[in-house]
Amino acid sequence: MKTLEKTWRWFGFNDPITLDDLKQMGVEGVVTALHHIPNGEVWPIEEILKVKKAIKEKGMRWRVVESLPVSEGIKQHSNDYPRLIENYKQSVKNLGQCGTDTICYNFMPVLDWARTDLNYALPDGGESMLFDFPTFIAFDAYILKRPNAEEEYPAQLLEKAKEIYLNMTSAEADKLAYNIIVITQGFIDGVIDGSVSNPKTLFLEFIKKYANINKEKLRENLKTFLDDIIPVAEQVGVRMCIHPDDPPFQILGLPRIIGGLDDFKWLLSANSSPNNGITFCTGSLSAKPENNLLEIIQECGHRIYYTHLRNTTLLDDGSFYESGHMDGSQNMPEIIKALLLEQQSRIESDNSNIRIPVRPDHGLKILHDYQNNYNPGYPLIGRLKGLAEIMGMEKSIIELGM
Ligand code: CS2
Ligand code: MN
Repeated sequence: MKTLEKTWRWFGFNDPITLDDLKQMGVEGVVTALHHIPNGEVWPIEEILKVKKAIKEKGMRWRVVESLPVSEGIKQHSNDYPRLIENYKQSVKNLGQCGTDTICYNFMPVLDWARTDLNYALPDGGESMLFDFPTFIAFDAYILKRPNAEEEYPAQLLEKAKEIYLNMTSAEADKLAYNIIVITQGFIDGVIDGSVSNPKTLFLEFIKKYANINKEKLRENLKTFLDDIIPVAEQVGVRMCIHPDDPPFQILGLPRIIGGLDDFKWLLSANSSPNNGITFCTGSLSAKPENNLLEIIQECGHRIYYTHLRNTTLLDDGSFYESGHMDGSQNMPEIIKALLLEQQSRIESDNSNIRIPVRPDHGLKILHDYQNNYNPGYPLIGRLKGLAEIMGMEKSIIELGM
C-alpha cells in the first residue's frame, strides 16, 4: 500500500528552515507560496519557475501552493472583482502551465485563523496556541469595540469577557489585539501586516465592508468565484482545494461558510467539477465538537486533494487549544487509516497513482524552538515531532494490516 505524500510548509528563501533541512526530515513535497507578490497581483511564470527549480534541485517537488490568497474584493464581490478575478485566473493558469497542480485557498472574510494566546503553556513546559472564547469576546466587544458586538453573545459569556477585560493591563489588551489582527495574519498574506500604525481602525473598516454580506450572500460570492475559476483550473489541470474556516464558526459578526460536512456538501454541489476540491484540515474542523471527521472523509473523501493533520483539545465555552498530533479530541490513527483507504480506492479505481499530500499543520513549541523566531504555529522541532508521529502511525497501520 502506498503512503501519503509527506509535505512541509516552507516560507520561501527567507525561511530559517532550509530546503536541505526538509530533505533530511523525510519531506517529499514542498508546500509554499510566492509570499513576496502582493495579494491580488498576478504570479509571474518566471517567479514560479525560480521556486520550482530551487526545490527540484534538492530532489523534491513543489507539491502544493498554499495559499493563492483570495482578495477581500473577491470575497465581497466588490467593484474591483473583474480585475481581481482576471489576475487570479492568470495566476492559476501560470501555475498550471508550470506543472504546479494543487492550490489551497480559503474564503474566510478578513481573518484567516484566530487564537487568543500564542504562547499557551502546557504542563510539560512546551507551548501551544489557545483560542479562549471569552477572551476573544473581550477583544471583540471591549478592545476593538465593534459596534453591536455585545448583542451577539450570550449574557453569561459576555459577563466572563467583561471580567477578563477589566483584569487586563492596557499592555495586555494591546498585545491581544496585535496577536489577532497582525501577528498571525502577516506571514500568511493576510490583509493587515505589521507596517500599519492603526491596525484596529483598519480592521474595523475591513469588517464593516461585510455589513450587507450574510452567509447566503457569501456562499453566492464563493459560487461565482468557483464558476469563474474552475473552468480555468480544468483547462490547465489544477485542483483547487478550499481550506476550512478556523475556528469553524462565526466570529466578529462575519459569516463563515466552510465549517463542516453540510458546508462541504454545499461546496461540492455548487460546482460539480472534480477540480473543485477540499483541503481536509483536521485541526480546524475538530474545533467544532459536532464535526465527525471520519464521516466527512466518508462523504467527501473523493474530493480531498490535500490534508493538514493536527489535533485540538476542546475546553468549555467553545474554547480549544492545539495539542500534540497524537493527543487531543481526534483519533489520529483512525483518520490516517481512512485517508490511506481513500487513497487506495482512488488508485484502484482510476489508476491515477496520485498520492494525497499531507503536512503537519502546526506544531507545539518545544526544545530548541525557543531559540528561534519562527512564525506562530510553525516551529521546527514541534512540527518535526508531528511529522514523525504521523509517519510512525501510518507505517504501523500499513505494516500491521488494515
Ligand atoms: C493554515 C492556514 O496556518 C494555518 O492554520 O492552515 O493559514 C491556511 O494556510 C490557509 O487558511 C489556507 O488558505
Ligand atoms: Mn490547516
